[in-house]
Amino acid sequence: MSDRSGVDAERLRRELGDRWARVTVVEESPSTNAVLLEDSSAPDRTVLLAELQTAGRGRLDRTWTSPRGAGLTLSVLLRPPVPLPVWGWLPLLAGVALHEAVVSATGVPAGLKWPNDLLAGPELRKAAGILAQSSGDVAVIGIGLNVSTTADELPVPTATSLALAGADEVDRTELAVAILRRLDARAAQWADVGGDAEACGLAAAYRDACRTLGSDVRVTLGDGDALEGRAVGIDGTGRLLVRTAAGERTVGAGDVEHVRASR
Ligand code: BT5
Repeated sequence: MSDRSGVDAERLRRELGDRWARVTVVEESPSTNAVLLEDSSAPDRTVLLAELQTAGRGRLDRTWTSPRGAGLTLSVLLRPPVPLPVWGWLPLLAGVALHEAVVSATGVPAGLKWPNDLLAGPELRKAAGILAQSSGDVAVIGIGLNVSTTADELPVPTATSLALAGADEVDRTELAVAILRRLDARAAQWADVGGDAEACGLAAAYRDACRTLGSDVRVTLGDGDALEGRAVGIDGTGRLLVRTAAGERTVGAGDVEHVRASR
C-alpha cells in the first residue's frame, strides 16, 4: 500500500506560488464543496483539501466515500469572469485538467466519461468524479480521486484507484500541485477568451480525452427517462449531443453508460 502520510500543506502552497489565493489542508471536513459554497467572502482561487471527508457528495445527492489519506478530496472556488451560459464548461474543464495531471504524473491509461468521470486502468473504471456547483458569481468544483485505495476499500465494483491501475507510488502532494496548476492554466486560458471553449483549445482537449464521443451510449436522464444512441459531439455550452433513432438529442445532465466503446 502507498504511503498515506498527510498532504504537505506548506509544500503545496510553496509550489503553487501566488496563483492560488488561499490553500487550506484539513484533517477532516464535511463536504469540501459545501464548506466553500457557504464561505461567501472566499476569494477567487480558494482551495480546501480534506484528508477525510465525512459527508462527501456526488451529483444528484449521491455520496462520495474515500478512506482517510487514500485519495485526494479537494474543492476549488472560482469566480469565473465569463457569461453564465458557458459555465457548463467548468466541470469539463476540471476533467481535462485532472486527466492531464494524472496522465503526466502517473502514465496510467486514462480517459474521461462525459461529463467528467476520470476512467483509468486497462478496463477504464472510475478513478475520480467531479462535482461542480454554483451560487451567484461563485463556482465550486470538487474533485474526488482514488489514489492508493485498495480493491477492498472501493465503495463500488465499477471503481478503481491509481494504485490498482498501475501507479502504486504516487506522491499526493505532487499530484495535488499538478492538478491545481493545470486547473489554473486551463481556467485562465478559458477566461481570457470570454469562455469560448473552442477558441482556447479546451473543447479540442476535451474531445481528445473523452471516451464517450463516438461510443454507443445509454443515458439516464434526471427524470429517470433514458435514451440510447451514438454520442456524436459536445455543444458550445458543454452538453452532449446524442444521435438516436428519433433524431439528435442534447443532454445537459445525465448518467452515461458506454454500451459499446469507440476505442
Ligand atoms: C461524482 O458524482 O462522481 C462526483 C464526486 C465528487 C466528489 C468530490 S470530493 C471533494 C468534493 N466535495 C464533495 O462533497 N464532493 C466533491 P456521481 O457521478 O454522482 O458519482 C457518485 C457515485 O460514485 C456514488 O453513487 C457511488 O456509486 C460512486 N462512488 C462513491 N465514492 C466513490 C469512489 N471513491 N470512487 C468511485 N466511485 C465512487
